[in-house]
Amino acid sequence: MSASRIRRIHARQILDSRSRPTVEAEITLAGGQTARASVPSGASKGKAEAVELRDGGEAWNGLGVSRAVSNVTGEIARLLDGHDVLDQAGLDEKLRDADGTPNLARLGANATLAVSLAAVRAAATVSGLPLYRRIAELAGTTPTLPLPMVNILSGGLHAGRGMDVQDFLMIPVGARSYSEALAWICRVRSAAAELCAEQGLTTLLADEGGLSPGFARSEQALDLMVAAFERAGLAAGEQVAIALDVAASSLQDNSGQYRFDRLGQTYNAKEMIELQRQWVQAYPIVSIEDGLGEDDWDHWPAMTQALDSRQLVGDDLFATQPSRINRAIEEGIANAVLIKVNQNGLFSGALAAIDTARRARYATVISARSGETEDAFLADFAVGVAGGQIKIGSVRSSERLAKYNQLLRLEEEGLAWSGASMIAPL
Ligand code: 2PG
Ligand code: MG
Repeated sequence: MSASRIRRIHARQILDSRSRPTVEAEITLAGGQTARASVPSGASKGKAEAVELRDGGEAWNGLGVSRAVSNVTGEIARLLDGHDVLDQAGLDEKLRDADGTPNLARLGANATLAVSLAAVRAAATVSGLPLYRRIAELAGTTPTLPLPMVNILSGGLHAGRGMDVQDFLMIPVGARSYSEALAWICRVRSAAAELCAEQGLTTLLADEGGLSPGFARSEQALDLMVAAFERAGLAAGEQVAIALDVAASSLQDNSGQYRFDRLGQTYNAKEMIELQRQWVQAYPIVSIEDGLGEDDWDHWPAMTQALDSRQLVGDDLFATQPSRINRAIEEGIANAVLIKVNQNGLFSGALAAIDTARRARYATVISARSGETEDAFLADFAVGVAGGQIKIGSVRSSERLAKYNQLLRLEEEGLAWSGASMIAPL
């Protein structure tokens, strides 16, 4: 048997950064090498995402993943026994075919993804390649360091709905290198924490390590972002800019209206667009994610026309599904795609989503989930696919820093840095 064939697949339930169960898979090759990968999990999930298989019942509040783990150690291990990990596309296809549902609901996207990612890592190990090189080989790209988009303030489902808009992020648009970008991010993060403390606001952490001052008005959060830039000694708009993740799907009520509960206001889609147009005029905002809901296809064209000088990212809207990205391209909706590997459930599926975006000149932002593990796969992935931008969460706690620190190591390889040129419109 050649060294790169699968001899054994093992899996276990581990915990993510919200201490919820998730899947870790381990592949052992005929040559003796072992590789491991674990999967993240979101809180503000898109309806079109691949399905995470959870046990239900009482233990772990229904969130256990023992069924997904058994699917890996049973059916998937048998299916892939002897499969050559150098054939990633074939491996992913086998998983998709064996699952047999459109959204990996039977085997579980958490089961398939853990195995799919472990296979990429196993192939890198057996080929003697760094992970990002193996990924670049599969993606057919030249590795590039990504520009970070980083949570500073959080609300929505990441912070007990303490603010209506889910995330206020910064992008170090003027940074000349990844390490300079990271230094600026830390300065702004500290400045924001200082300002919160001075104003008597809580500095407790949201799920991704952002601060959650709990402002009722989004403009208060935007003002604090600008004040933090100033306190950090960085020029707003030139060196650092704001990105928003409105996560509008989680604001929608049954009638499709957008409810800002903290503010006590309800907006229709037209008013949502107008509100965001005003924010963009008043603040140095370069990127807006999910500014309308995931099913609001009727109003997304108007949103895109009103704000097309900015990056308009679809997260829940696309759910890393090529078919949804294609529909948006045809209808002239958005200009950037958030790529979350676990929304797709297979490595090759995520690559297909990136390829679909890229062919239409949509920018990509490679993103972590609000529930993460210490696995730093995402850092190598963003570099390997030349994703342009990366969204990991704040510079707090090791499940996030594992990725930021891995990017520091990769920077030593002398890879290209494209900075703000990777922000849409391209
Ligand atoms: C998002 C992500 C990451 P979640 O909405 O973009 O911030 O959140 O993983 O909860 O979907
Ligand atoms: Mg989002």
